[in-house]
Amino acid sequence: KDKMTVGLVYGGKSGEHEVSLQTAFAVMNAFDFNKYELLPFYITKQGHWKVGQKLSAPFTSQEQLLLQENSGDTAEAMSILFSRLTSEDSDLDVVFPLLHGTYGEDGTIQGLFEMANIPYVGAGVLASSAGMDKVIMKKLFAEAGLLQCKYQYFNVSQWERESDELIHQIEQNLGYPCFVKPANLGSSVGISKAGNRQELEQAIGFAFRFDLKVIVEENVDAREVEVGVLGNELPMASVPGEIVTSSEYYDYQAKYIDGKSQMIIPAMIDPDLADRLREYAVQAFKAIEGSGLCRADFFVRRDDGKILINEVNTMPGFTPYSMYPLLWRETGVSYAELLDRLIGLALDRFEKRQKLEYANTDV
Ligand code: G1L
Repeated sequence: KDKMTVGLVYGGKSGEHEVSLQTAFAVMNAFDFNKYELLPFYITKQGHWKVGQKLSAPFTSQEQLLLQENSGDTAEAMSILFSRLTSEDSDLDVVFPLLHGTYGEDGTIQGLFEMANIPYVGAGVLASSAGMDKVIMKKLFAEAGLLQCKYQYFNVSQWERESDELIHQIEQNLGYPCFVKPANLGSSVGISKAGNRQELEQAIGFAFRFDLKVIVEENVDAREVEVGVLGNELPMASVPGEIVTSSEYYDYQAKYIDGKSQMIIPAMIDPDLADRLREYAVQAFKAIEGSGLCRADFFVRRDDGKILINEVNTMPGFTPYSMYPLLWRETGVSYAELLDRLIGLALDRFEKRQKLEYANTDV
């Protein structure tokens, strides 16, 4: 077989449905069709799967990604996905999951690929779910010795039983303003800023509508700097980029995002700070047991210059105009090359894990 077949899985039930479609369209158009053929898998908002025909050229419009006419259904999609379990030669070599887990909890779609025994791009089950839970992520960062902002978390039954005590602790330890978030980052909703006790109680009630666990973080006066990480066992870090809110900066190679924040790539920071950020980004990637890629987001505190890790994102924005691909472009890796590298990393990880299993089974 001369060309590799890459499955693109996109759409899904989450609020990111539209972003996923835009990303899939951009990814599809950047592929080198001399090397790859693409097989589109569209997950509808209702959670049904559709599978298209194998493509030797990209779609010319984004609407074609919806695969309306004569496309395969969920059963056919699953049968293609799971074909490796029943036949020697599968029609699918690797899949690109361009969406969050179908049911909101992450790691779910990765778990499906694990069971289908199919190589997939990006983080595995553990890193995907660790990267989706802010509290678990912070515990892993703490264990790795990375500095973080102050925070407090609790579940809904703790809140019901001891809200007075929790409020008191938040006021003592974090102060106002503080940020209240559902622990699960899958839902980008439910986040609010609280400036006093009344707002805090309201914000917590609101966040509990989206998760059974809530985290409250102190406000930090800081610059926001992000680093791309790419690799498996020996991950590489990109140059850092800065997110600037307001229109203080509009020169350099600043990229417009949505009218209130922009990206400055590379970040205008001293080389020493840049080196430390890159080192910490790799540490954060290793702390969550990452593979393939992640974007590590930091705060550089204004008063003392300390670097705090905010979070890592194993499924960062991924159009050619998103932070992660732009950071790599600035570092010397084009968007098309990024796709090549990610596929290579997926196959590498898969092969290594395959060998492990064979060494430990009786078959
Ligand atoms: F497959 C990768 F490379 F791991 C990957 C997967 C998903 C990179 C980026 C994303 N991002 C997205 O899917 C999304 C931001 C469009 C929606 Cl979560």
